[in-house]
Amino acid sequence: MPQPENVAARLLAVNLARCPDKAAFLCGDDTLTHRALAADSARFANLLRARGVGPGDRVALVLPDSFAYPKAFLGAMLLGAVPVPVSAMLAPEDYAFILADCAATALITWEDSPAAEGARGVPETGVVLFCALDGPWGLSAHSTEFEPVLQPEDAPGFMLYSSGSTGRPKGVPHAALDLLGPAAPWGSEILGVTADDVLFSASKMSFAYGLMSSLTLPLFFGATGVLFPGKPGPYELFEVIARHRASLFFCVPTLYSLMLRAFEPGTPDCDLSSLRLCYSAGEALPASLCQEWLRQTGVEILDGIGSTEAFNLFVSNRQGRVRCGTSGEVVPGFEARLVADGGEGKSPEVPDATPGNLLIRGPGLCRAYWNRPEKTAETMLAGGWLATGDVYVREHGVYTHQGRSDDMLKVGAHWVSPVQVENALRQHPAVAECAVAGLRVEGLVRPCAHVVLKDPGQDRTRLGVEIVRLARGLLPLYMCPVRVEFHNELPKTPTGKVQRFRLRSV
Ligand code: 3UK
Repeated sequence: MPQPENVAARLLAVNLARCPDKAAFLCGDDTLTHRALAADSARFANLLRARGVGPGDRVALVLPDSFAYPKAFLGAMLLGAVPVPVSAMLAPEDYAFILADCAATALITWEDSPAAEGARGVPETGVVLFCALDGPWGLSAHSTEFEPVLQPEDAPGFMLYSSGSTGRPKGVPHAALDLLGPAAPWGSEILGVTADDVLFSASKMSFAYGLMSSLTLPLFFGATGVLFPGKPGPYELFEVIARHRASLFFCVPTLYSLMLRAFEPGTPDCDLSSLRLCYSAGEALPASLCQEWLRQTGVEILDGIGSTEAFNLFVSNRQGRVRCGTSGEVVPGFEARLVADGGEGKSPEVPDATPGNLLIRGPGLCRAYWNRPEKTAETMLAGGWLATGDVYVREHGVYTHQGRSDDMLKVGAHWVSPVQVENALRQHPAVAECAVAGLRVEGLVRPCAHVVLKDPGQDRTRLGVEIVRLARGLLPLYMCPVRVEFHNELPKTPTGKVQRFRLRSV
């Protein structure tokens, strides 16, 4: 029977013992040592307790990535409260929904943030703490001594909101120990993280991918995390990597694509010489981008799939044997099944090379959504299987993403993977981004291409014809788009995923 413990206290104590004066985090010109992090996290726990927050209470965090983030997250955990990271880029009404949904006792944010505005409509959020990002926000008045609250292993330790490709956000509670799940084997075997690494994630800590790469990995390995408070564009990302000599970079495909377009090899502004490895997740990394990045920068990108529910990466590429255009192989410790219908853990597996719904099983999975029994029943299946909602094809143990199950098109009698069509369309040199969604033509579903051009000034009529002609040379006729629509940008979630459902008209 595992002993109750406090995971945040363990993480902080390990680093206090092994590397107290080393930088835990870097942000701009500032450094936060492990010693200062431990002291301020304890102060933060005392501050919350003084304001009446207790074990089990939900503490919403709406903050830019900054030193305040790990202090508030770990401080809440020391107290046995449940930190709930929420994106800092939502509208007031989204915050009102989430604060009410998780019945947050406290909200930690900055003065006049949209979250503070949202909280005014949710009076139950009794404690609203404003923390000036670089100031002391009253922490110095509190003691650095705090006796961590021990928690049973199955108590909720932190909760994330899944951005969800459709519908309203769902609370995804995790046990405190799940926070450490991504350290091994993903961090250790797949990324080979050591104390010498400097990790930088373009994805924010409010997103599971950002939380694991900016908080779990640096703290677990006694390495250093780089935090960037704003919404980074390609030039800021190059600048931050060069300035802090980042060795591991975590990003999403959209931003890799923008970076590649801005990349000028050999210039000091684009100095990537410190990087030993890049990682991509959030949506499928197109094969062309994967190959072109390696060709131009000399650094591999490993694509891998994770989810908020898994709080881990469960299928991933490996260093030295990247298969561009695929998510790679199952991460050790996880099991995967591809089934014809997603509803049942017991349904038979599809053969190799046949699309199926991906179910996974392994440590650290969320067992139930917060107050959403029907969604729980659809997703968390008997036998410990989790329905990811993704369609994959497996060949020789390598998994290739075909799209979300609700993005798949049934054209005539055939299933069409939007991803497969998009990969073909991207081979046209004028195409920067594209998404394929269903269009109803005379009552029937047909693929429609939605395209963002590299140069928006080009002749669209001519390009539309060329793009369709290209598709016809590469794909069976039923997969070819019947129309090409041009956009200035594609609809995306705050975490950077294309929302194909917003483009469909079926
Ligand atoms: C999609 C991918 C293809 C897929 C996440 C890394 O994205 C994360 O979590 P979310 O809960 O979304 C999960 C869904 O996103 N997806 C993610 N990665 C890939 N599709 N290739 C990929 N490499 O639909 C999945 O079901 O927002 C990513 C780590 C932690 C995460 N939470």
